[in-house]
Amino acid sequence: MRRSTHFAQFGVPTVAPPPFQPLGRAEVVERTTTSVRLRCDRATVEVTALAADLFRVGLFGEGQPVDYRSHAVAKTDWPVVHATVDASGTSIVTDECTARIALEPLRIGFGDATGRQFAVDDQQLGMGFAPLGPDLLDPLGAPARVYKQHTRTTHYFGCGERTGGLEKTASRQVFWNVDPPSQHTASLNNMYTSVPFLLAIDKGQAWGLFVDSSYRLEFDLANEDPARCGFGIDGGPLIYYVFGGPTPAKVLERYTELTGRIWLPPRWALGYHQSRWGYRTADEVVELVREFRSRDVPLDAVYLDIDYMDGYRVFTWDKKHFGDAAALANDLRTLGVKLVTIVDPGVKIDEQYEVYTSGRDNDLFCKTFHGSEYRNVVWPGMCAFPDFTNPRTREWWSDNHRALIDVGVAGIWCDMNEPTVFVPTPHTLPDDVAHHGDGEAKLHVQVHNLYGQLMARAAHEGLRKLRPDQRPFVISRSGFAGLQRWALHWTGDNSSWWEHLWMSMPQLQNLGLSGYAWVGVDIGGFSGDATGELVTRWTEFGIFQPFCRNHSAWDTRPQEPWAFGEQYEGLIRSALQMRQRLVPYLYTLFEEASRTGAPILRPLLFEFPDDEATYSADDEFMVGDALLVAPIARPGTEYRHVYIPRGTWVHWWSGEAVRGPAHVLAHAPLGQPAVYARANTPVPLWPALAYEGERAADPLTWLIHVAEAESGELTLYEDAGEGYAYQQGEFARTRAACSASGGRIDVRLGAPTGAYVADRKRIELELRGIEKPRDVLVDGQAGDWEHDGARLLVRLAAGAGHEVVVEA
Ligand code: MIG
Repeated sequence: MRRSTHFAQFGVPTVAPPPFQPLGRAEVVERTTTSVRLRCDRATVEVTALAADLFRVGLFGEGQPVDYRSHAVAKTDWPVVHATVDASGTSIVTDECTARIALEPLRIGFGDATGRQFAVDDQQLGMGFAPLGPDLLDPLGAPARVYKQHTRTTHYFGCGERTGGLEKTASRQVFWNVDPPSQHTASLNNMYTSVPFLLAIDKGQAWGLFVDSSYRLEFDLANEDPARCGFGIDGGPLIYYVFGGPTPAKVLERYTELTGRIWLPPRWALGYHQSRWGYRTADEVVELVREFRSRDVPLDAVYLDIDYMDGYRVFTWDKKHFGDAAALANDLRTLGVKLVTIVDPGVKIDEQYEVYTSGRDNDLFCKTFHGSEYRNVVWPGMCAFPDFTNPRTREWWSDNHRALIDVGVAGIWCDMNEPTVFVPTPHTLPDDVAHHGDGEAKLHVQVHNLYGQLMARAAHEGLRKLRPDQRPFVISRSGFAGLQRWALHWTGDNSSWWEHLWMSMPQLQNLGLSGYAWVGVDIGGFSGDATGELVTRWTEFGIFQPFCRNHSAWDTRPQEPWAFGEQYEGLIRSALQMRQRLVPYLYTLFEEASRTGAPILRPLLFEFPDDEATYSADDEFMVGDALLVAPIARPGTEYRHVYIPRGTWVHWWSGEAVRGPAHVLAHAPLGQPAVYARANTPVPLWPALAYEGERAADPLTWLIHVAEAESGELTLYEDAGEGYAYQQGEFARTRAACSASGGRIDVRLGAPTGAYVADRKRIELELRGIEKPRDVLVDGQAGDWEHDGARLLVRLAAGAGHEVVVEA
């Protein structure tokens, strides 16, 4: 049933694909206050305004019901938006945007009150079907496409997980989850997870487009034809959403309202995580963690790869090497470290194994087209594969996590969930495997891209149910749009190459622009042998990833922080201590992401969409809006170009202020990654303490890089870091602001607002970049302060607001 490729690219197909048939004349058959339904060429088309800046378009071919149900979409109950549909049914006008519908032929486009137009159908091709031809009888219906006009001023980003650079203009993007060969190079297209979401920027104004289909998809972004973009699916109805923006933040906020946002993680999840395939015995794991403590390298979580299981049977423990898992979890708890275990979808076929027999007896596995159990080989040998589209399967899978949770496992790592099978070579389930799902049987080809997402969902729901007082921790390799509400995503089997350190930067930025705010790549690289310099540079970058984990394959050189000798160990320790200090800032960004969908690690263009120089800033990024990071991604290199966007930015180590926009050459020797702080913006930090596990630390430091420049501010978010009391108001927000001019610095620290009271007595204000002052007044009185070098430290009492005035 393998389908033809939508957009010609490589060579000429041997059989000419049937021509695309655009829709012809349409007639309005129904109008509501927010929608228009049209009928044309035996197809039904519906255009609906869901919010002032959000429209949905559905194309339903012959025999396809008008049905928008989707595993990607989190929100379906949109309140009726204020809109006007004109009498002819050719426009839907909301308070912010307009959908225009031409009837002869049917063409749809969007715009706003400023005259800006976006996502406008190509006049010649528009929307339609690519019929399969008389010799192909296909249960999926004809592939559908929509062609939009491309204007030369438009730039494309997003598209989820990719190997290439930040900008996607003139590219072709395939969405079909695979376990790609470990050499992730630019020649790869689709990878483990699929997010058919596009962020477009045209003359500084953003809009977005999301195609909601679990079939194989393709985007042609002005590749085949420089005047057009095409969005195609292999079958089923074509449903797409258009976001009016006009800022990237607003597009992302709406897109993540539609598909969901990350949940607030347990705070320990923001720490450093160590993994390796594989730590082979419980003793080895405890030894490893002790080593972290004795070397004073921060660590919050350790991972067990497939070797902890009994013959790779999921939800079991190997009796010989992990005989007392509860004792292991307990030892780690004493050391302040969480345990995360891998879970694969393949269930070993074994009559003595309850997970298998209960799944089989309850009819929860995928079937062949002819109705027998579908089987293939993965790590455990011959396996059956849970049909996660079935809610009963997900519940059963959730419950199975008890074997891990009951002994004290804190988090679940979902791997191989594209899904990947080994025979005849690594690939995925055949197209015609049957998913009986929730009553409506589907072929694998129809739900393929959802498999990993639904597995992660089952893990997430299992943690919620089995451990209701704690926040879930789930990491998943595969997913679809909306995965962010069930799991964080890591990018799979990268390699210990400098090129992959570089690639991680655009990769994570595009994931962030695609709704995945909580992401990370394996620090140090998974495959191949790393070097001390590579792991050090990668850690200097990795501490700014939302998910900060070092992981490597069994057949590679170990890459724990001390694996390369004392010199590198010291540098890696310092970097990880910096990560530890940044936790209050990062936690604030996680809370923002959970509320607005804003990426934590974000491209410069997210903040400066009108500055086209940011579109090619692939290998630098922002963390929140206060930090700019430009990692070194070449060996033996200490200098690199950094683009500094507008505003004043202060080099973290030298204190030198740079006024952007500017191109600068940063000096970044090992141990001093090129980090710039937004001038006068207070950044909340924990103290650099010997690390004994995650906790709210005393004192809290507000670090400000002071410069004669625009003023800055930031609002810290804090709560208990675990549990759900924050949903009852047990959180606190503290606003801090700083201005500096004419030799006078004013810092205002608000009193914390909200019911959460941090267990802390002291606050420190650390101002960098100033001479010894004449006077420091705290709330009008002489303050408690000291000065050395270019650094002023002011000691304050916690719990109240303060006004600090520094006079030069
Ligand atoms: O076939 O569990 O991406 O992180 O260490 C390889 C072993 C299976 C792939 C994951 C990797 C993990 C490895 N897994």
